[in-house]
Amino acid sequence: MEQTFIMIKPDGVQRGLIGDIISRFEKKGFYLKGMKFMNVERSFAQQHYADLSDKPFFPGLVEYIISGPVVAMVWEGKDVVLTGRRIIGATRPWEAAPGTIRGDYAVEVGRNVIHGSDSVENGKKEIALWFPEGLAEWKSNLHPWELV
Ligand code: YYY
Ligand code: MG
Repeated sequence: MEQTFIMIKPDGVQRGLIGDIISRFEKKGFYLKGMKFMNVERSFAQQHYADLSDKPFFPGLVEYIISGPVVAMVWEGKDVVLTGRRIIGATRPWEAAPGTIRGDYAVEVGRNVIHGSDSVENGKKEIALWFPEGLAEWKSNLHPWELV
């Protein structure tokens, strides 16, 4: 089953959006497979965003991610990578549709509340980076009612 890496960034934590964000993924019908509340080291944040290291906003992005604790999660389900990106909304909050997380809760691209993997392949890489210890093993008892 497809999995994606989702991270509530420090502004989402500070602003009390953890419950709302988890609720959106949970109510949609995705399954939580891993979650931890943690501070990340500068070098770890740089590794997570390594593909963006030549961008002018990279140093500020890294400072933002290490500025406070984040909630790192793995969510599982059908097409969860793409659907997760739709739940999150566009990178630039002014382009994010109302009803999406960024559309509802963000105005600045540099404070856009949440991260989600942008492909299945990158999801696998990010899950391996953030959860080297592995994930919880469980299968929802709702499966017979939720899946066709
Ligand atoms: O995947 P997503 O988070 O939607 O956007 P990316 O293009 O991967 O950029 C990662 C992160 O970088 C973005 O969420 C905010 C920040 N950022 C920025 O601060 N300024 C930009 N012009 C573009 C991205
Ligand atoms: Mg990205």
